[in-house]
Amino acid sequence: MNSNNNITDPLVADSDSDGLNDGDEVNTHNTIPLVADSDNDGLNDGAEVNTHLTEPLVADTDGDGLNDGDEVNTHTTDPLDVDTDVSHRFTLCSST
Ligand SMILES: [Ca+2]
Ligand SMILES: [Ca+2]
Ligand SMILES: [Ca+2]
Ligand SMILES: [Ca+2]
Repeated sequence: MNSNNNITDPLVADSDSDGLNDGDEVNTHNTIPLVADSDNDGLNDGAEVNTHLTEPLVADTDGDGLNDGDEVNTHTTDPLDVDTDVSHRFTLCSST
């Protein structure tokens, strides 16, 4: 606990306890093995990859202006759907 703060612990498979092994973070997902939430959006890397299927390196996967963590935890909207309630599409259809 007093050295090597910037490298992973070879005795711990998941150094940041985010649900992804260090090797998978480095080799597969390009996430930070020492940071549980690489993009700081409120969802841990493991939750993004395994549960929500969002991009662990993109805070706002669908680009709708709400971070993935806010969508999941606060608004309960779909972080992969720009417009969860389909209001925009509904407007387009009803205007014709
Ligand atoms: Ca990890
Ligand atoms: Ca991580
Ligand atoms: Ca995240
Ligand atoms: Ca979003």
